[in-house]
Amino acid sequence: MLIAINRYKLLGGRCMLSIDKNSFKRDYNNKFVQLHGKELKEGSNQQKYEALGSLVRDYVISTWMETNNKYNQTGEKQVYYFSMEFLLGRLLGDCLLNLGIRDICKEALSELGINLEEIENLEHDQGLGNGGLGRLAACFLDSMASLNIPGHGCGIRYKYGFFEQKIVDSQQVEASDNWLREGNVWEIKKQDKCEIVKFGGSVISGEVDGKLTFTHVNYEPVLAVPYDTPIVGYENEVVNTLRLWSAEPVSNEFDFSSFSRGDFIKAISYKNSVEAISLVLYPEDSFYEGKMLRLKQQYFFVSAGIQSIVRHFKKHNGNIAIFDEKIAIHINDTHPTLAIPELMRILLDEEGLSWETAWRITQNTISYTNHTILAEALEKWPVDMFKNLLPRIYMIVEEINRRYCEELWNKYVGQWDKIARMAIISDGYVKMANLAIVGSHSVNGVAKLHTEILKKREMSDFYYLYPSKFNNKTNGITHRRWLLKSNPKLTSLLKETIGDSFIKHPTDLENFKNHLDDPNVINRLGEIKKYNKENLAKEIYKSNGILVDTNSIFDVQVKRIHAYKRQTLNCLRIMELYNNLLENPNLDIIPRTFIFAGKAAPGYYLAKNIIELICRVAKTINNDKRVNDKIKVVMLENYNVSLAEDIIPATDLSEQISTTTKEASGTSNMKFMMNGAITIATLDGANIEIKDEVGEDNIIIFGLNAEEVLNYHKNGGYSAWDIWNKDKRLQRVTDDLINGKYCSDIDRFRSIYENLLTYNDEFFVLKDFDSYLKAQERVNQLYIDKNKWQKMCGINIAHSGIFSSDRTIKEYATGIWGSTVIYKNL
Ligand code: 26Q
Repeated sequence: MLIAINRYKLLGGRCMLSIDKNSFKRDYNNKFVQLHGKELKEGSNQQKYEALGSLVRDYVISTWMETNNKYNQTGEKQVYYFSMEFLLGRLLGDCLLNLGIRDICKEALSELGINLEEIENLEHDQGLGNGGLGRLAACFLDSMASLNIPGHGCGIRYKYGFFEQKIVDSQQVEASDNWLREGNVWEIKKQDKCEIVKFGGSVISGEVDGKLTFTHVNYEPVLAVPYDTPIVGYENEVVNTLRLWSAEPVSNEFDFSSFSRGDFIKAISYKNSVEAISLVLYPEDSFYEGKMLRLKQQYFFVSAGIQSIVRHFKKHNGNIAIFDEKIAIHINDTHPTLAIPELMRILLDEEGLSWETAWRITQNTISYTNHTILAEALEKWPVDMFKNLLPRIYMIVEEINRRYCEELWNKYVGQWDKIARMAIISDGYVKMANLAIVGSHSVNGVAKLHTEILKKREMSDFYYLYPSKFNNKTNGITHRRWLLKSNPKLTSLLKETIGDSFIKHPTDLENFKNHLDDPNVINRLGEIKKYNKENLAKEIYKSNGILVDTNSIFDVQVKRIHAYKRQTLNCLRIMELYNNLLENPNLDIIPRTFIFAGKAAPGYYLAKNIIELICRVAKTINNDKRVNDKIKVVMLENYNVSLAEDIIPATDLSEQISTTTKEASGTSNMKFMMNGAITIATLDGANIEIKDEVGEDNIIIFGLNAEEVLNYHKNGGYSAWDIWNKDKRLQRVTDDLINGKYCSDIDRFRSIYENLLTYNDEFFVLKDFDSYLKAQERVNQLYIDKNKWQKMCGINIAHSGIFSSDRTIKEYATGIWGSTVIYKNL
């Protein structure tokens, strides 16, 4: 079957894929028969989804090819976003929206007796990321394509994504995420674009015509096979590429001659060790462990990516001396830092450039984003492991370090401690953040406070050495997925009131403020929220069997479970409220539904214990007839992008309560605000910038500020017991952790108890408890006046445009990548 090459058409100023309903129906029917060899009416929903995905991908192909041709012809600067993680979620809805054919598709399918939403839900989430960092990469891809920026992703095609979480007996149980089981209609395997990545072995140096040469010998070769996924821009005829690499043995044929020679085991173990490289995503997001396999993963995708970029560049441009004028490579945290020595290796060993030229090109090409200040997340690799696995790369890092330390010795005469701190190789480790800073031209944090902390504290030595490298790029989220796609009812209201210019210019959402004195608009906002809450309530009933009251405040904390994010603080105040209700059954409170979701790293005992506490508190409260019409607690399992799309539009209160200074930015805070939730927050990460946008009256702030936290860190003086001694409520709720109230095994939550008291409460939960309870009281006061509350929600929506990742990406493009952006149709 030949699918007609679809052109885009301009309709009412919109640039959409040109397809009418009847052709769509015909194409879809044909596609289904071709794919499954049977009639549509006999197909399962899964098969219907596959046919639809496959058809939409076919529609995209010609524009994808045209976009690539255009990039090759015009020679525009290409941006490559290197990331260990891309948390895309589902793609079908995104594609339909961005192609502008969602309505036609929905109607056509409905005439064929198919419900679009129903089959959309059968797509498996592409969950190749842990959380914020991976989702940010996905939002950035969407924004680059939608802003006509030639920007592509480069990463790993993990066979198993982030684990699936089940809650069994109140505990997290991990199951593998076999996301490719039913195939993946979005990717195209590019067998002819494979690269070889070399591990181990040794390096022989020699001399040819007076020039040093380096030959890598006895290495283990790994075949890197690229799978390309189209990234469709919003109604603009641009389709960029996400290229994910999969590891395969160099020869796929099983080597039976080895078998006869008795090397069977060796052959199998080679195959297994190669396939292990792209087998599974590491599920830790804030704790570094020096695992060799992780280092292998990093070099694997970075080497394959850089080799393919250089190959492509040479084919279309030729002159390697202007590589940095035509290519920008961005590294998402330190995980792809090996891009620096790998690019050096290619420029030196394969292109024959001098060290000075190669270094200039490399620094100009690479830029780096830092996403965390948690010391335990900083990557460093033992020298021996590094050297054995990547002998040539190690030599290059050593030389980078030697030249750089020479600079430091001249500048900081006799300051050995400082030099040791700043060196790339020291104390037997290769320090990746140091390498990333030295080898790049730009280092950015992800929110204003975070960048200031990097400059003035965590990376101050480097800031004083290279002040002009440091800059801030506050994170953002794509409003296409997080508003247009996930909240169609709110989108309609916005279009009706302020027109649709906000779709291309999200800051135009500000015009919504002019409508917030209109009682009809305020009413509509309330109705939309109610509708979304009812949808979520159905999901909650389906998954947890809990009936929740949609008139109650939906109070939501969904994110990775981590001590610094302080789900414990949230849980303790629920326990306190429960105590109050038991003491005073007639207490007149606004009913609340407390909703949690999130995964703990499998080896993070405390985080798993927090999940168990939430679940046990939920069970106790939900089964207690004395209170359960007033409060309910829900822990939803397996938090992922799709679940977030259901939860966020249904939220009244967004909990952003991390210990100040610890959350680099946060991005769900932005998604909630864009969907009209009120934020209760500490002045951490991007919460500060949200407050600056909406004003103090439209956000609820509590807790220690950055200065106070930093001061405690620097000078000490914090005593958890002192606070405990003075606060009866705290005594009661912490006792409840160990007195059998929530679990007959009284030692069950001892680790939480001890973290709070014996180990002096590293994250200031006790310190912020009182202020948090008062802030929650303010929430109640505000919610009483429903109209006022809805108006606040409207103000939050109106100010959320600045947090579109389109704004962020424009800042990266002009401030870091030097993209020559043509904002066509914008
Ligand atoms: C490192 C070494 C070994 C194994 C794993 C890792 C690893 C993996 C993932 C370390 C960190 C991550 C992810 C970090 C992350 O998601 N950080 C979040 O990034 C968001 C986007 O910038 C911010 O909004 C969040 O504040 C930040 O926590």
